[in-house]
Amino acid sequence: MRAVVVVPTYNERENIQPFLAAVRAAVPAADVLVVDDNSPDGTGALAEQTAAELGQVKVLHRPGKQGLGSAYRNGFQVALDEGYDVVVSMDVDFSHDPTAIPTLLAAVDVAAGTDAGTAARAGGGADAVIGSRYVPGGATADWPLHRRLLSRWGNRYTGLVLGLGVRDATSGFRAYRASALRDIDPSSTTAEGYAFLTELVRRLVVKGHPVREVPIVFRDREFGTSKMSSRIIVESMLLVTRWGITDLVSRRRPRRR
Ligand SMILES: Nc1nc2c(ncn2[C@@H]2O[C@H](COP(=O)(O)OP(=O)(O)O)[C@@H](O)[C@H]2O)c(=O)[nH]1
Ligand SMILES: [Mg+2]
Repeated sequence: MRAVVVVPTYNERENIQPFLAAVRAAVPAADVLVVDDNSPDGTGALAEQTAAELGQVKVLHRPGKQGLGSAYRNGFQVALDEGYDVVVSMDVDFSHDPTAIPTLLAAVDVAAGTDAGTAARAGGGADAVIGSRYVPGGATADWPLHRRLLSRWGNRYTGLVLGLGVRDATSGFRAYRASALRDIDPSSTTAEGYAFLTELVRRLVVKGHPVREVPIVFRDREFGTSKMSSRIIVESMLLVTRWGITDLVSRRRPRRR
């Protein structure tokens, strides 16, 4: 199973080197694709330097800050074009613990010749695995109250309106089977911010791909600052509402698990 970890970065100078080292230690066989938006703090150059030292790391340099959704669209397309079997996504800031990557990979791993549906019913591989803060065993440790409330209630609203059968639709810590990712064509998504993550889950569920959640403990970042903005919060609320109305009008709720 060839796996790649796609990690968007913007002004993450303090995090990039320890992150790449931690990923290498956790999953020595996995490649890493850093998607940097010409970070003014020099994260891109530091990533290149670390890549030269470690090997198995590529850096995609984009001309300027274009948002999380755009960075993932770009990175996922490169990962699919390069023929990886599994694509992992995560933040560089250690909110997503690199030592949990093997657990996510194990949940999408399927014995050769077993189709995903059969494997999922047997408790084996899923098409996508979400590192989830809102299933038993999951948690948000030391996050400020306003971020906890926003994330928790945002996900409750998403669950109510879209009925995806997923508790944490906005977690960026995931592993996708490449065939499923290809099937939902991430490059044709439109969301700019973290709504991109909900957009992908919605497409997976609509197309009947088994999505599983495994608990993670999400930690607040120690270094650098969050790029979350009121604009992308509003975008997420508006998009979820619009998708909900679309489903209602078409009377076609996505299939539940
Ligand atoms: N390339 C790129 N990466 C981004 C952008 N915005 C955020 N990121 C990265 O995406 C990840 C999540 O962003 P973060 O600020 O940690 O969001 P939070 O966890 O919701 O507070 C981090 O690794 C960021 O460096 C962007 O516009 N472009
Ligand atoms: Mg973060």
